[in-house]
Amino acid sequence: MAHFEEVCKQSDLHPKPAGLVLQYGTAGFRTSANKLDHIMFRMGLLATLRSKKTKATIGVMVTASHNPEEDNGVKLIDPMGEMLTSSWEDYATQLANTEQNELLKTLKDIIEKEAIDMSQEANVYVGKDTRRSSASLSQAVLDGVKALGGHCKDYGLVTTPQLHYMVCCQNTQGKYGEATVEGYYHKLSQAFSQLAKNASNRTDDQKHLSVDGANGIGAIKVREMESHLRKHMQLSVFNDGSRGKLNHQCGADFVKVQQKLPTGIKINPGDRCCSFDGDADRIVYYYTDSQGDFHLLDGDKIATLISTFLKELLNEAGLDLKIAVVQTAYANGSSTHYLENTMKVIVKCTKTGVKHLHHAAQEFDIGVYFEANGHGTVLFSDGAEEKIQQLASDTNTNDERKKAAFLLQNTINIINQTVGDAISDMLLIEAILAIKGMSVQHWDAIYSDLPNRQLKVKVSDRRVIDTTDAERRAVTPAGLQEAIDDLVKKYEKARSFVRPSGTEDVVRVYAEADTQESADALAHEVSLAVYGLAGGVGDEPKP
Ligand code: G16
Repeated sequence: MAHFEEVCKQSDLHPKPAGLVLQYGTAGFRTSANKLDHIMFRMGLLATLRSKKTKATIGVMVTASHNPEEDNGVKLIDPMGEMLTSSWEDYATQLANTEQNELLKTLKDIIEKEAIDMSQEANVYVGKDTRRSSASLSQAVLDGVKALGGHCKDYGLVTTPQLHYMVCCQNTQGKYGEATVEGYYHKLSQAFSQLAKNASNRTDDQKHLSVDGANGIGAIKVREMESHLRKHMQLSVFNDGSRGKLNHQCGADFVKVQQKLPTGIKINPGDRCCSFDGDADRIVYYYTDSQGDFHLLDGDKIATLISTFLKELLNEAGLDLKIAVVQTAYANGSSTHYLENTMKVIVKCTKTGVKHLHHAAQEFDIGVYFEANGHGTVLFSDGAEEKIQQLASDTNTNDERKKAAFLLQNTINIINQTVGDAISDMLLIEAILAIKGMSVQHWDAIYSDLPNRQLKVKVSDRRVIDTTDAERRAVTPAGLQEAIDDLVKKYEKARSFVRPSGTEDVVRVYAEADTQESADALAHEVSLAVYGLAGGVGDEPKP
């Protein structure tokens, strides 16, 4: 009872603006920071209930990831470090939108429906990114947890994947690792050193990587980790937050969508570079050639590099494990073609959002999942991990098989299996390139991307667009899919789809075709169709 009184009292300090309605999106709630105080308090309450229900530690990360500095958001983390289970997303939306005087009733409804034992202890881990608004918003989360009598541990400034990692470490009683930032650095850097030892001698240039930190938390964390990596890697960190604005003309989303270099980075032709996003859960690589042309290696190329490496190791180890790659509709057609026809791996397509990819990847012994935007990781089933460990410790195994098993073991350790992690992915990619003696240009040449373009269209209500077939076809509004089909027919090797974003108030348009001109023209024509048929607002999209 006392807790409910406290909830009422505290809730008055975090009031909901009457009439404001927000939806739990692709990765939690996300909008202008000034609309989020009550959401954060209420997500503190929800995380406490979820902890009581699961009898495990739950995470709450305050971040708006790739969105502009003015926005903020919140991601909830389930016991194994994965995204909040979808059945609880509805509770999150209910709690977020219930008016002030109804809050207690909504809370009690959830407790009743889920039969939550309120005497059960609750533990919530909280982290935040570097946005100005994140300090007060994470305090609102802590207030919510405390109001319901939960215990909290405030990790302060951490990357999103670091918080996911902490939650998993805690709930596996340390089996996954130590639930500290130092423990994370130690585990990943140890595995990186073990892998990098297998590389032949490399020059300082070959060990060098330029990192665009998006002026966010990733820059701070990669700097903290640098001393652990020095022997095998030399880092230059740009956009470290000392001057520029978060995600502004930099970071993984900017580089991927604009297909150009971020501002604030100084590189020479051929230099290997990567960009993180605002909370360091995405990474893309790139370089410029001697002509000054920009070359992007996105999530699809990363998935290809990693799955090729793993497949080769499985062959060398003589292990018969089923490996698959999970992508979304944004995956470049060339990547899917290469994976299916040349590499002969199973490819699955899911809706956008790591929660969907993660679940699909869990169906295989080894599931490599990456969104084209650079968000991804690799999942190993318990059975696969066991077979690899057994082989690595088998005294009768020959040297080649043992070496492959040892590399697989360290690959497992370097990967943050809870969620896409820019730092962990970067270390794995650097290790693979080093072991294979591969330059970024060689990696890029594995296959050629089909030219593509992504655009955004503003409409009065993006929910008028409903999709099916893993977001590849629009069901509503009437006539939109037919219009897209007609436009696509005009171009060679063309494909296009539209979907409402779950993190920004826009409709996203994707198009690919045989030439950049065609991809650009198709994307523009489809944008016009969206604008005309789905209630476009503001100026008509320009070519
Ligand atoms: C989040 C999700 C990603 C998704 C991205 C864009 O990333 O975790 O899975 O691809 O949003 O989603 P949408 O197209 O629906 O806006 P992040 O890095 O922004 O948290």
